[in-house]
Amino acid sequence: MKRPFLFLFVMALLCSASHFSLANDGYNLWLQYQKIESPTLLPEYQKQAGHIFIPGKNATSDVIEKELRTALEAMLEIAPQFTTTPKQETTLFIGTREQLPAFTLKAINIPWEKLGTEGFSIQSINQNSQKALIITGNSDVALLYGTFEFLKLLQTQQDISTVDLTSIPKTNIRVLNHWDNPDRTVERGYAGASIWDWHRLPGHVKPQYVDYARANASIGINGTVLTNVNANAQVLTPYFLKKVATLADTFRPYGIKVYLTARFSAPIEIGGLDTADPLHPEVQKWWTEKVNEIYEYVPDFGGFLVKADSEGQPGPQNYDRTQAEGANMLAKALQPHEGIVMWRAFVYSNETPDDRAKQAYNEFKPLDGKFEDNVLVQVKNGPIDFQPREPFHPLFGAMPETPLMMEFQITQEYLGQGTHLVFLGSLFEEVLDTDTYAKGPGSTVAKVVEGSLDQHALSGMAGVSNIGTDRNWTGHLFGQANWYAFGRLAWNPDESAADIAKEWLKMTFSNDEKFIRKGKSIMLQSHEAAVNYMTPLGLHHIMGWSHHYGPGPWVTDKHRDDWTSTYYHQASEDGIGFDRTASGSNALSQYAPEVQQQYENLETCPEKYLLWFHHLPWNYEMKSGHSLWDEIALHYQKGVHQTEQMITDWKSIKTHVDDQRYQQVLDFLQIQHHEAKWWRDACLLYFQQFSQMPLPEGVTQPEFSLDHYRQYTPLFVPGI
Ligand code: BDP
Repeated sequence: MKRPFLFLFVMALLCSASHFSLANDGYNLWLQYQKIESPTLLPEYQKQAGHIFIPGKNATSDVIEKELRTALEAMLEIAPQFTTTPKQETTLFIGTREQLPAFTLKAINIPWEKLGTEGFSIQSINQNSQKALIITGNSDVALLYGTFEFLKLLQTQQDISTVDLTSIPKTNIRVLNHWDNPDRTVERGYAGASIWDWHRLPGHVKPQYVDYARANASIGINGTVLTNVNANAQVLTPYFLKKVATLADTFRPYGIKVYLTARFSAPIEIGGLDTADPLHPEVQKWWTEKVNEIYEYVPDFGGFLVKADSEGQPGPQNYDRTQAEGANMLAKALQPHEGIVMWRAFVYSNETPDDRAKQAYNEFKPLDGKFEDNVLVQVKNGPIDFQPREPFHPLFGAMPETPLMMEFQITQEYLGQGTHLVFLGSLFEEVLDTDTYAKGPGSTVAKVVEGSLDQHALSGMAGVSNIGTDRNWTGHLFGQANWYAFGRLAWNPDESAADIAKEWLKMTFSNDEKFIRKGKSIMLQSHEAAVNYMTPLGLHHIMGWSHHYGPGPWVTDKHRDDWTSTYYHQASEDGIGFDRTASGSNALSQYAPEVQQQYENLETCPEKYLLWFHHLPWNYEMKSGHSLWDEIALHYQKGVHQTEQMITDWKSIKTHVDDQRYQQVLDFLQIQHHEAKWWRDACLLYFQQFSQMPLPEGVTQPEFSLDHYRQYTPLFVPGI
């Protein structure tokens, strides 16, 4: 190499190694493992983590060792020594009850029974006048979870000298749902192509699969549904199963099981039968054999996720059978292998003229208690479809005999897709904390989902993934926070969104206090901001046709009414909003009496749900004293202001973020601000046709005419 080039090469190396490197593409997610700079914490951590006892010798303990090596070298600049027999200098012990040396067991106090198979404890003890730290649990995977927690303590710069913590997951199935198709397109995916490179599997195992498993394990996710709910039967053929087996082998050391979506008509499409009737013995036999075959490829296969009788998908209704009959057929085939069925409640009909918000309840409520024990009914958080804000789904609390699994959407189909910063921790928390009153006050959605309200052995949470081939995994850097928040809330639905935001910021960017304060403020107001500039005061489903990007309150006259905007906002000269009280669709009757009373009464209905449940005149007087029209307009304006504030806040913490990630977030915030104005102007001009009222003071006059917005059609929007 010639001299000037050598110089440049060395400079480039130095830059990439320095703390504030110019290039950080976000690939390492929240596992950044930045060097600990604190002069007090660094020596303490170095002392604690220098000599590690880890007796297990298997794929998971290898993973633990590797993670510790990577993390400690980066954070503490030490090369930790590992030993399988305790030594005098050992200060960190990682083992199950059977593996830990007797003297450590005497010093700790662990609720072994309660830990189950996945819970873990981390305790600090005094040993030979030095501190020792014990990470323990009842399984290798529990030790892995404990190790990630330990690393998090360092990443977030906690005092570990007196640590005594126990963490037990409150749900047992914590899965990502990938809406990934075999051709690598991702339905509602905004971060590139599918990470599953089916064509090159099983021959090539991308390093990204391993990092995917690491990231998920670090937040307690223990399952992945590899394929789209709009399912392709081919994924159940040996051609694909070989590929699935390779992914399962890769994920196994990280405690992650694979699941597949089962297309209900698979017996016809790939089985050569002429029916898929769940009560037909040939169909039952076909599924039993298919399931047995899958377990030959994947001995710990998790089970199936099924979308049936919804948006054109085949299902038991095709044979006049119930959802329970459909689910139970698959459940029985899976029972000998301890597999489960996650049967989606997202069922609504083209032909039923009833309010779409009511249909899942009408279909499923009568089936309570009729499902096999290994079936979970998977319910979206709200009764329509992942809108910026929805009240909780009325099925939560209404099916005490059936374990209900939460389905959140991490990918931001209706929340700015790949360009808007919207921290979904706040949305998830709002839903989980809501009281269903199913068994009196305190019967929160979280308790239903945890299974604690009705003592269910099975419980779970699913998140529709936002992951793709983009280098930073999620397109928007802050999309990573939504993946993170999902995992943390699936583990513990009672966790606070603010705490999650804080720890994510620390692990991903910096522990600096000012940075955290501003970063948190951006994140915690971002969901409300999006609701304000998209669908304030209970408005919903008014986005662009089909691709769902941007505003489309004018969408009308399509082949089904309940896919149009005019069906949902009902705007006319006399007012706006969907009447779901007794004088309207009466969807409110599906909730417990306490909820009904609260929401039907205009005095007590939270204004954030007002137009979800009520149709009101434009001059209706709001609590603020403003007319409804003014209040709507002011909310849109506020949303735009909030996006401006987010930009100002982000700029103020520039010095704490590396250039690459800083710039990407800034660019996206600017797109978001621009689009917030687009939403405001398009919606206000459209609704103004009916209200016939001027924009109140403080609301900016729209830049263009309504026609301009109506005619603007975004092209090639991803993720359709
Ligand atoms: C809607 C999406 C559609 C999904 C459907 C579902 O627009 O792409 O297939 O939900 O959840 O939100 O099945």
